[in-house]
Amino acid sequence: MIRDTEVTRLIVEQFSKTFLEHIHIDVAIVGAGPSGLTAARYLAKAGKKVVIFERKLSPGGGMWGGGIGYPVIVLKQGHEILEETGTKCVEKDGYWTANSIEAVAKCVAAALDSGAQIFNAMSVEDVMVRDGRICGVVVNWSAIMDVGLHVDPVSIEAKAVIDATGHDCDITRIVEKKYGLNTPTGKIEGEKSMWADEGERKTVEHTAEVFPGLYVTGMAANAVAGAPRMGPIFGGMLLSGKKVAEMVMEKI
Ligand code: 48H
Repeated sequence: MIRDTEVTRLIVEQFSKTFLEHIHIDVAIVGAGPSGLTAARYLAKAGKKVVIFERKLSPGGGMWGGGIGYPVIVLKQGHEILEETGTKCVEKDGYWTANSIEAVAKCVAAALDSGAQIFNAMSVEDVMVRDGRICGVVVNWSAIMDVGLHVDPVSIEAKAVIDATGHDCDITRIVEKKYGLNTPTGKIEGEKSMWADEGERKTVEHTAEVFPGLYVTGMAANAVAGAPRMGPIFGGMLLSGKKVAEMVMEKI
């Protein structure tokens, strides 16, 4: 016989246990798009305690839809990073293509299998700062934020925080507003118009620590640096995720 309240107890007990095991972590990654998922996989594989906080119910970010809703992504570089997850990449004329749904599913599975934790439907709405250094994130349920309820958030301590929030660069925007950034101009330059080659290159180049303890990756790095967008080509996102993981590993 199934006892309904036993289902309730198991859900509440299991989630509370997992959440409490992750209030002191090595790396908090905000956003489960391709760059965040890749960073999580490499960091967790290296033995770091990693959590991705994802605002939406489904991890995957902007990779689900491929280009114009056709579920295909294109790569010019970095296909080996995707292949490590088990995603099939097909070479044609110096480019690689992959099924975007397979790519998301396998990037998520690979991050989890490496030991990363994903908390979905949870938004990061602020950071923790001590002695001029980011040392954690402040989180709330996305549903609470979407409805606009006046419910206070809770804190998670982390040795490093990675902003993988894509075009909006949400976390860097918060830090820019409250403290300014450690970038050449101290501010977010804003994403420029489409130029795939330049956008791919600059995204990786500008993957960086933009404030002590805060790193940017993927489209967030691109937007902070004022680089062109690149459309549905994803190698730069993967290479940026790998690069930020290596940068963080050197520091913590
Ligand atoms: C929790 C949050 C918050 C928050 C946002 O957009 P993404 O896929 O990001 P990337 O950088 O890994 O990949 C970008 C790529 O998908 C893309 O858009 C490209 C290549 N565009 C080119 C072009 O020309 O348009 O994922 C970001 C994730 C999303 O899932 C958000 O829901 C999540 O971050 N997120 N999660 N707290 N405050 N803000």
